[in-house]
Amino acid sequence: MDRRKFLGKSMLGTLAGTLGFEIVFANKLPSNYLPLFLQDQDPFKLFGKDKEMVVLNNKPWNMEAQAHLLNDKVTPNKYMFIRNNGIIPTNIDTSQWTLTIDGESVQTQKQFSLQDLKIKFGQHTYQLTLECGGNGRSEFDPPAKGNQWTIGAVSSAQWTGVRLRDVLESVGLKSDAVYIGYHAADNHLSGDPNKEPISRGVPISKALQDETLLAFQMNGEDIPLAHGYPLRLVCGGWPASASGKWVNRISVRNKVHDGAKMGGSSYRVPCENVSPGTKVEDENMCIIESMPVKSLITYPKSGALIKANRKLNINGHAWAGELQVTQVEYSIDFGSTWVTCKLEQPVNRLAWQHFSATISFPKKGYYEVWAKATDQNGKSQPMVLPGWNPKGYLNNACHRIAIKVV
Ligand SMILES: Nc1nc2c(c(=O)[nH]1)N[C@H]1C(S)=C(S)[C@@H](COP(=O)(O)O)O[C@H]1N2
Ligand SMILES: [Mo]
Repeated sequence: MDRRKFLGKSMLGTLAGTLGFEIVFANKLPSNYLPLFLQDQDPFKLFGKDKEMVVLNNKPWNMEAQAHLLNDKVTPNKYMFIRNNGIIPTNIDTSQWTLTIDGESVQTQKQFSLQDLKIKFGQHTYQLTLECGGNGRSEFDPPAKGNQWTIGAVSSAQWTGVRLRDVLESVGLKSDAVYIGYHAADNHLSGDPNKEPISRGVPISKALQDETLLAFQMNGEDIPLAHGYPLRLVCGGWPASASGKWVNRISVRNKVHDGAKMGGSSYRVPCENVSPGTKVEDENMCIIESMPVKSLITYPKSGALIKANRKLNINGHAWAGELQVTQVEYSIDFGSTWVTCKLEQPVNRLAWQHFSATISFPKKGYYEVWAKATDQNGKSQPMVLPGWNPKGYLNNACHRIAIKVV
C-alpha cells in the first residue's frame, strides 16, 4: 500500500494537531507529498513517546513501558503503552465523524456527531486503569504467540467524555439487550476493507456503569491519535481490548457480541485450569471479564544501588479490575515473610491505587523486593505464574525488582 495516497490535507492538519504542532504551510503541500516527519516513522516522535519505551512490533505498532516509567500517579501519554491490532486510521475529519448506535436491540438506530455527543450529554472525568489482557505474556512456558509483553502494557490515565449509558438510554434499549459491541475506523492489516482488525464489547451491565465512557479527551487534551482520537470507548478494569479506539459504531446485541476477536482463543481463557500446553476446545473457553489483582513497583528502577544503613523508599500502583485493592505487602526474602505497605484509596472506582514503603536491609548484598497485592475478596497475586492458557493472558504474578546494598 502506498501511504501517500491516503494522506488528505485535512488529515495532515488533524494529525499534526494531535501531535501538538502545526504544519504551518499545510495548504501549500504538493498533493501526494508525505512530510518528512511522517516518512521517517520514528515511533517515538510519531506518537510523542519517551525514548525508553520499548517497541515490540511496528506492523502494527505495539509499544510498552518499563516499570520505572510508570511512576506517575496519572499516566502521561509519553509513557502509555500502544496496542494496535490493525492500521491506525489517518483520514480523520472530526467535523464529519459520527457515532452510530445500531444493533438488534436498539429501539431506533441513531447517529450522533461529535458535537451532538458533547452538547447533548453530561461530561464526566474518571481515571481508568487499562491493562492489556496479554500483559505479562512473555513469561509463559510453553510460550504463547502474540506480542511478548513484559509488565508494561498497563496505564491509568484520566478520561473525559459522556457516559455510554446516557447515550444508550437516549436511543432506547429493547428488553432483550445483553451485550454491546464496538466498531472502529482502523483498517485490517491485510488491507481488506471488509475485515475489521478487532470488534469487541462488554455485557450490558458493564456498558451501563457510571465509569463506562465514550471519551474524547485524555489527561485534559484531545485523545492522542494512537490512543483512539477522536472518540474512544473506555471500559476500565476489563482487558483493554474492550476499550475500542477510533469508535464510530456501537451495536446493541441480543446475544454475546460476535465481532472480530470475540471467539476462539482471543481474549478468552480455559473456563477451568488446564496443564501447560493443553489444547482446549472453543466451547471450553470463557471470555475474560474483570482483570485480576496486580501490582507494579515503579520506584526505584530495578538494579538500583543503595548505601548500607540507608533506607529505601519504594513506590508503586496496585489494581484489581472491578474490585478494590485492600492490601499491598512487600518481601525482601523471596516471599518468606511479608510486610504491609502504605496503601492509598483510588481517586475513583477503576483507578489504580498507590502504595509505598520504607525498607531497611539487614546487611550488604543482593536483594529482591517483591510486591504482592490482595483484592477486597481476599484474593492475592500468585508469586509464580498463574494458570497457563493458550494465548498467555492474565499473568498477574508478583512484580519484583533487584536491589544491591553496597
Ligand atoms: N479500534 C481498536 N481498538 C482497540 C484496539 C485496536 O487494535 N483497534 N486494540 C485494543 C487492545 S488489544 C488494547 S490492549 C487497547 C490498547 O489501548 P492503547 O493503545 O490506548 O494503550 O486498545 C484496544 N482497543
Ligand atoms: Mo490488548
